[in-house]
Amino acid sequence: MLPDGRPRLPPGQFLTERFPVLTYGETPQVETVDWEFRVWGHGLGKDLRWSWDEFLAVGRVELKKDFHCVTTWSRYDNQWTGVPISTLWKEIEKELTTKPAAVLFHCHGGYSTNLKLEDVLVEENLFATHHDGKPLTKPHGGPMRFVCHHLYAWKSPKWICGMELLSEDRRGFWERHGYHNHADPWDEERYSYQEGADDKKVK
Ligand SMILES: Nc1nc2c(c(=O)[nH]1)N[C@H]1C(S)=C(S)[C@@H](COP(=O)(O)O)O[C@H]1N2
Ligand SMILES: [Mo]
Repeated sequence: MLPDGRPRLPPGQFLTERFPVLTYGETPQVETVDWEFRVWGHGLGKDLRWSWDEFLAVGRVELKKDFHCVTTWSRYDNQWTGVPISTLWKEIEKELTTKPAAVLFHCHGGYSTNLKLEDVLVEENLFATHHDGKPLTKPHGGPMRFVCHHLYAWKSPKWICGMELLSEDRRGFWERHGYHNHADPWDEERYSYQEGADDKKVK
C-alpha cells in the first residue's frame, strides 16, 4: 500500500527483479566529454546550456523509487542518484519570462517524450547518472536519463540532451504512436484511444 492508500503495484502490472532494457532503435553512444544539456523555448529569451561538469554541480540526490513499464513489468526500490529537477528548475526559473505549459524532452537518437509542467516538477523527479549504486549503463540511458517515477516508464527518457519549453502541450514519440498522453499507471493510461473514453479501462 502507498501512503495515500493506492496499491503499491499498479493494476495489470507484475513484479520483476530483473531490469529489462526497452529501447526503440539503436543505443546511442553518448560520452560525457562533449555532452551538453540545452533548455530552450517558450519563456526563454536565450538558450540555456550546461556542460557535464556544470550540470552535475547543480546538485545531487539519492532516492529509492518503483519503476513501471507499460509492457506490464514493474521493478521496486530502484536506487537512483542524480540531479534533482527542483534544483535545475530554480536555475531555469531565473531566466523565465513566462511559465511553460509543458516540456518536450529530447534525446540523442531522436526519441522524445512530453510531460505537463506539473508532472515535470514533481519533487522526486531527477536526471539520473547512477542506478543501484553503479553508473547508468548505456542500454539504460547512460550517461544521463530523466526519471519520472509516477508515470509509465516511457516518460523517463534515456540519453537526455535537452528540454524544450512549450506554450502548449505537444506529443512526443510514443505519444504520437498510440500511447497515452498522460500515462498514469494507477489509472492504466496505456493507450491513446482510451483518452476521453467514458470508461478509461476499456482496452
Ligand atoms: N531515449 C529513449 N528513452 C527511452 C526509451 C527509448 O526507446 N529511447 N524507451 C522508453 C521506454 S518505452 C521504457 S519502458 C523505459 C525503459 O527503461 P530501461 O530500458 O532502462 O528499462 O525507457 C524509456 N526511455
Ligand atoms: Mo516502455
